[in-house]
Amino acid sequence: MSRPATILIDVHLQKTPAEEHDASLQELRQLIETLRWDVVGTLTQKLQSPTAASLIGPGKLEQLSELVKAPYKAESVVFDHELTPTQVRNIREATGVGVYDRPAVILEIFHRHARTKEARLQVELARLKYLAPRESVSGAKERKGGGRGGRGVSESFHEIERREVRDRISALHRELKVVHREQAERRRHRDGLPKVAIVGYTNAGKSSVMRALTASEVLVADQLFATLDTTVRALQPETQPRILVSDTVGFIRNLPHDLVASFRSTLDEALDASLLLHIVDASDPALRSHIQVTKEVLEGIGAGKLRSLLILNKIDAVNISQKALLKKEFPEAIAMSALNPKDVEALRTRLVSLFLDDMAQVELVVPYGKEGVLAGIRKNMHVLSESYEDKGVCLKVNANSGTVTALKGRLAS
Ligand SMILES: Nc1nc2c(ncn2[C@@H]2O[C@H](COP(=O)(O)OP(=O)(O)OP(=O)(O)O)[C@@H](O)[C@H]2O)c(=O)[nH]1
Ligand SMILES: [Mg+2]
Repeated sequence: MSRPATILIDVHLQKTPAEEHDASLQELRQLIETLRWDVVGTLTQKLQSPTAASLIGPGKLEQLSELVKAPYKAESVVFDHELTPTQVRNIREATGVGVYDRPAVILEIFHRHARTKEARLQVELARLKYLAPRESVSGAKERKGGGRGGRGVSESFHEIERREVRDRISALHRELKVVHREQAERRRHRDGLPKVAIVGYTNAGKSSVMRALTASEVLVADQLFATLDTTVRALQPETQPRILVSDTVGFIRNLPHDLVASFRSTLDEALDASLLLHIVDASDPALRSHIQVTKEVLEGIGAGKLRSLLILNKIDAVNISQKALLKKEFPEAIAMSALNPKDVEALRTRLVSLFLDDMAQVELVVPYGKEGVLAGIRKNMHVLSESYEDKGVCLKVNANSGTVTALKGRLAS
């Protein structure tokens, strides 16, 4: 199958350090590769500051319009920067092809990879919020240009479109609410069980670690954002009590805000964890910025303070000298390969001892009205005693501190 041709516009703003610029552009190429588009040409411009009308200067825009035509016959142009609705419109008018910025490319990948109902709803919501202003503005313009009416007509079209988008956004919010209620219900059944959430940059090997730890069949693929949903499985072979492991959507620099907001509930699974496994691709030269981005996203969703273990994954693809450097720089981290059963076994042993060896007697008070949580505790924790007091049900349980902290979070919410 032939791949759609696209042209990459490499705008280097003066304020961006060269290293950061290169890494971001390289990553954009990977994102485009995930879409299976073919980059047939690159247009470069160094700028002191972006041009309001079209990001690149008018001369460059003209050059781009020429480039889009023969011999490439490009169907789209891709910018690494976030474009304003006006810029998208102007560039589309000048070139006559699809205009994508980095968030739009990411949204397109999410759109293609969304499988479950929740992921599909969330992606549609994010797409409407991000793309609709860009689409409808140009849509109204095109209709006006098409001669199907005067200014008044195109404006009322625009109004109708805006209202339709608003209505659809409200409908999506309603549907998502139902899905999330069901999820909260399912989560309640897992209350009191130790939970490990796998988090990290996209393509770091999160699903590979998940697969290895839980003998599950979650999707592993050498693409960005292969995983969009949260999967929860028990650590294998099973322990008593069971230790749950979750795998979820990965992070990337400049993740569109609407996308983060839409995927909040997917990420809530991480918030609920007693321990985060922060997976890093140790063989990626940009690993430090990946760690930083992951930390920032975690802070952003309120999971910045959770206990976390740094995992330098793909260590099999790192040379000896680099390995030594990493060991020095991240002395606390666990270096491993998700593909090496011995490494996976060592990680499992570490998790088991973290959760099951430091069990202690703890007292918990479950306020009245939180019967769901209470049921979860009775089902999943080793309850030593129970009494009914004014403030709620007082329980003495055998548990480790991480699990209790996570549970207290649930009781407070
Ligand atoms: N060499 C090597 N490759 C690995 C290792 N772990 C994962 N991979 C490969 O890295 C790629 C991405 O792995 P995934 O497990 O899908 O990564 P992910 O973090 O879940 O990615 P997304 O869900 O797309 O964010 C796949 O091609 C894996 O086979 C490892 O330890 N060593
Ligand atoms: Mg994955």
